[in-house]
Amino acid sequence: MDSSSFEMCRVKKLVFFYIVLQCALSCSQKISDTKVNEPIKKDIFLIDDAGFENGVVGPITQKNSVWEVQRIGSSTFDFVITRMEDSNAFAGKRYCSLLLPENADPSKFDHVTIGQRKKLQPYVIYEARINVKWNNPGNGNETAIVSFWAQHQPDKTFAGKDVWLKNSDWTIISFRFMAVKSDMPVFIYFSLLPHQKPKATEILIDEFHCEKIEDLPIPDSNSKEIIKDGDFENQNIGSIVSLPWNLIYSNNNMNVSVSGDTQNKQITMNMPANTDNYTAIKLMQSVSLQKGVLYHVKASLKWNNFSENQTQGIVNLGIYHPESNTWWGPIDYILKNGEWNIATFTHGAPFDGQFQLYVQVFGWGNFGKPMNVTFDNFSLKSSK
Ligand SMILES: [Ca+2]
Ligand SMILES: [Ca+2]
Repeated sequence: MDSSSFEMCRVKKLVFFYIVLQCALSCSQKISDTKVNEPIKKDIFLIDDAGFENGVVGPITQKNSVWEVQRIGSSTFDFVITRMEDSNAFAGKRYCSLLLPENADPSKFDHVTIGQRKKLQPYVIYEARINVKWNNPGNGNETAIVSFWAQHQPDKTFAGKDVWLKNSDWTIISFRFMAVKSDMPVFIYFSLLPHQKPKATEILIDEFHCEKIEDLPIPDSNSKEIIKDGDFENQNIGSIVSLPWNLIYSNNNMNVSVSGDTQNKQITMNMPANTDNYTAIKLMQSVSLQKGVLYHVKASLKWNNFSENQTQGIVNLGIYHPESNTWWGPIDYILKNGEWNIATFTHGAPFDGQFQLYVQVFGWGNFGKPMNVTFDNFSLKSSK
């Protein structure tokens, strides 16, 4: 497993349990998001062999296809990604089957991935779209978990989502994103993720596209600060966090306080030791963003209980768009010291409207470690 695979593996673990949490918080979460997507103005297809019609029927490999296939996790489970030809195709004659066998270990986050790397341009809105079908409901799990993401290679940030399939209907999964640098290679990939219980799971995919939706003019430079109270100076020490910031708890074991002193207020989140994988607290602010604008995001974080015994901790950081159920950003930000860290990333807004800038301290990924983290100086400005 190379380092990029490991990176993806780690991130996907986090997203997986983040989705568990989201479902716990909101059982009504929709898996279909296409209603918010505008009609496609012009189809410029970037993925080769999108319908799996070209190539040899049988196992798909890097040698016999244009696809990059990965087995991620323990690398000991049976690895089967197959080009099929029969009446199960969504379109045309052929499609692709991804199989996660029963010997894939959820605790090692064994999973399979297929995708392609493309060089994309900023100030263009792209839509990634795929048709997927859970082919063996009734395998002993109530859902099958799949994920569809674009990973920006130079800065390792992500765009996309995980989806829980509940039946054998063909489902369209899509998301929109912008590249943030010229000729920036982006890995657009689909994964079949492990479930809580190891059961053989088969997913069919067809019509795997990434399309150029819209060319946009470079916007006028306007670096006005969008985040309100980013330095928390309007908060009251000792009181609960108040607007424009919001807190979302998954349970009340977590403690949040307005910390610091009257000269410099901060927010501190405390997660006790042995917090489970379903427990998190999220601090977020809704922001109104403009389609086609690249935003520079910044936040300061300090891991107060870093020690020689716990040398790596994860804080989730990103931007979420509720209407399309899409995430962008580092998704998980790794802390490796007890100093102040300044996290930065660029977010290209593919829609006009309301997004949420969030940070989250989460049991998952921190392996029972206590996490006491202080935040300050959030900023979100348009940038060229
Ligand atoms: Ca096809
Ligand atoms: Ca402050």
